Amino acid sequence: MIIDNIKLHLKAGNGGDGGLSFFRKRNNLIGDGGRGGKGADIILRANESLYDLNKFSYKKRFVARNGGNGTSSNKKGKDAEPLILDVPLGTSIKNFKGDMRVDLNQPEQIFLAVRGGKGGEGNYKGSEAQKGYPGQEKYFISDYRIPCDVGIIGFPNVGKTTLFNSLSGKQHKVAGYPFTTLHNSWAVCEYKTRRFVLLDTPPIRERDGLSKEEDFLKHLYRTKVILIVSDNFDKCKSQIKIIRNKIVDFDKSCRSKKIFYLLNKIDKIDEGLKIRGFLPVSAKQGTGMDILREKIVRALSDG
Ligand SMILES: Nc1nc2c(ncn2[C@@H]2O[C@H](COP(=O)(O)OP(=O)(O)OP(=O)(O)O)[C@@H](O)[C@H]2O)c(=O)[nH]1
Ligand SMILES: [Mg+2]
Repeated sequence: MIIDNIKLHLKAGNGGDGGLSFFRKRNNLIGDGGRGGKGADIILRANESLYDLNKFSYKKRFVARNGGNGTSSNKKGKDAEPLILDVPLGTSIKNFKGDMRVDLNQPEQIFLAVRGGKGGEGNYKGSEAQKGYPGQEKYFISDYRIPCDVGIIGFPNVGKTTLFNSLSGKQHKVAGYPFTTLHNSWAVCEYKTRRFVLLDTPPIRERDGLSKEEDFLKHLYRTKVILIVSDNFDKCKSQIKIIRNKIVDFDKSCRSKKIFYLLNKIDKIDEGLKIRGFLPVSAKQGTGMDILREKIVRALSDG
């Protein structure tokens, strides 16, 4: 199971203390303590080779190193190296109230989460030796949404995973009972030199209104194309209405995405069946797959 939401507690390093030291010059004591070094910042960085926040499930609090203290002969303390925490590409960072601070959606994109404290002044040239300044301490919510282009959704057992396997060449578990798929999974698909990332999802509940189990819908956030699958030749129109309402209720941005409606399992009936607005396919037998790929690739290039 992927962990996609974690609270992080970050504490940047404190600045080093200013040095307190003296040398004697003709019976006078003269201060020569150097300034303290800067405390370490904590930086969050988008990493393309991570796919979940699981590594933060045990350790959520990070404390960066303090700057070095200033020393005699006006020597500055060492600045502490920043602490870089890699998060998966596609992680949004929010403050504790839930307000978005940054969406890390570009590879290697960084966010300076907490700033290290400045070093204190040393007693060089008669100033007073100061303590280092404290580093910032903050809480963040990191919320990962899979960076995928195309999402497959639908009621239980309609053939979503079979479609996913057919388009991607994967062999994920398919079975003739509902709730076979319990977690999101994704794969890279290729068609005529175009690549797209496809997302398979757990089933949508058949009742109206959103339930906690449907939180997986947040992973549609980055998609540009959604495939709504039905296998019910009589009720496909009412089914997609429920599903459309749910995804738009969950995330208003779904309104502007390109949605294709698929009628799956047409091998079971007359393959010439036409229902207005639906693309007839048989994910199991591969019928309609190239037409679908063509539509997906065109919609992605238009977007
Ligand atoms: N005849 C026929 N059966 C299909 C087709 N696509 C899928 N099935 C069958 O439908 C059943 C469910 O397929 P899945 O791909 O597991 O369906 P799903 O929507 O992912 O199911 P959940 O993950 O439980 O929601 C399996 O028995 C598949 O073999 C199709 O095009 N034709
Ligand atoms: Mg499935």
